[in-house]
Amino acid sequence: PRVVVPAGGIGGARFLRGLLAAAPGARVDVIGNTGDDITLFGLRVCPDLDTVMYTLGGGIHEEQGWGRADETFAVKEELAAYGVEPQWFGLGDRDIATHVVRTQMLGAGYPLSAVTQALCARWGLPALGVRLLPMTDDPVETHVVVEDDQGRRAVHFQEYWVRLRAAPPALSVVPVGADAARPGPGVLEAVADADVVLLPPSNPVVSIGTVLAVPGVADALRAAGAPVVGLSPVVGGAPVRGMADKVLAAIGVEPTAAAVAAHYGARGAGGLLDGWLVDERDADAVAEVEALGIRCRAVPLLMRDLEASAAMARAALDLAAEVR
Ligand code: GDP
Ligand code: FO1
Ligand code: CA
Repeated sequence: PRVVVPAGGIGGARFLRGLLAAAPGARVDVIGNTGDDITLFGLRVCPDLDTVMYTLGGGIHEEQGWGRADETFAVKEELAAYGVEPQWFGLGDRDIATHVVRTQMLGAGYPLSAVTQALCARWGLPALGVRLLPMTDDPVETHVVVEDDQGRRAVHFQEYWVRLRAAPPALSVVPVGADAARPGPGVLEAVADADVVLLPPSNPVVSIGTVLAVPGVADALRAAGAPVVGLSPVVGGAPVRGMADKVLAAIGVEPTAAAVAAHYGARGAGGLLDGWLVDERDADAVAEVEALGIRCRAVPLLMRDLEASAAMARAALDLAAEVR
């Protein structure tokens, strides 16, 4: 089948690895979030694209979930010795090579989509049947409005997450530039041609929400002939990892599996979802979600290992076949 998966970083990437195991031979088009991207020391860094690329390509730092395996930090140490800021963001030596290639190609005039395709070729994604399509080639940068003892201000998402450790309350989340962004090459076509669309357990606000903020993407999903099935990133009333609870609060959504489903909405009611998977321990949410007009099942949703992730992907594909 042709599967389309809008994705952020770790939640998207680990699910995709399960999907490839569950459906060998599938053609998978990933619509990657670029709102986390940042330029540091003159280098263009795309954390979510790289997390997907390294995870599927076998280069990811498994425990950390982002960055390269077997990483060293000589460049970071040298930059710090020069007193160069920011020092709160760590670029590893191996990872830096990716950013050098990307920055050089962008500087030569290639769009991010073409650069990403070139980087993914090295990691063997085409041979896996995977295309990694940036949501847009246009600039979009997620900002978080925070308030702390230094007052109220908007900071880059990376500053909120890495420097501030998501400690100050997030008052709002803004995908700056999204209004004027156009979907990247192949994005709308992939959605229109999909047999199934899966929303992985990525962050509903700063990953999936940012992809959906690109004009045309949400409409394409609503108009797609393919069933749309999502998996909850919230298990037992909290995100499995990360700051989804903080950014959900910023948009007025409770950190529960049912509330996230309601936020995406039922396709029959102008929303996105035909189906929704919640974790077994949230089984009491099933009736609530089905009352919204979304077919819902409770299955194990913890991606402990490849087999668990593959079982989640199978459950999502099964539910998609049911609602089609
Ligand atoms: P990021 O860009 O690296 O933050 O990654 P994503 O946006 O793709 O995914 C982050 C989300 O994945 C978080 O909200 C987590 O709760 C969710 N997540 C991570 N691991 C798991 C898991 O094993 N199961 C489920 N259901 N969600 C997970
Ligand atoms: N996360 C951190 O907590 N600290 C870091 O120094 C850091 C560096 C980094 C470098 C490259 C990259 O692709 C990701 C990196 N991350 C780091 C992860 C990143 O901040 C976030 O986890 C994602 O953007 C959330 O999606
Ligand atoms: Ca992300």
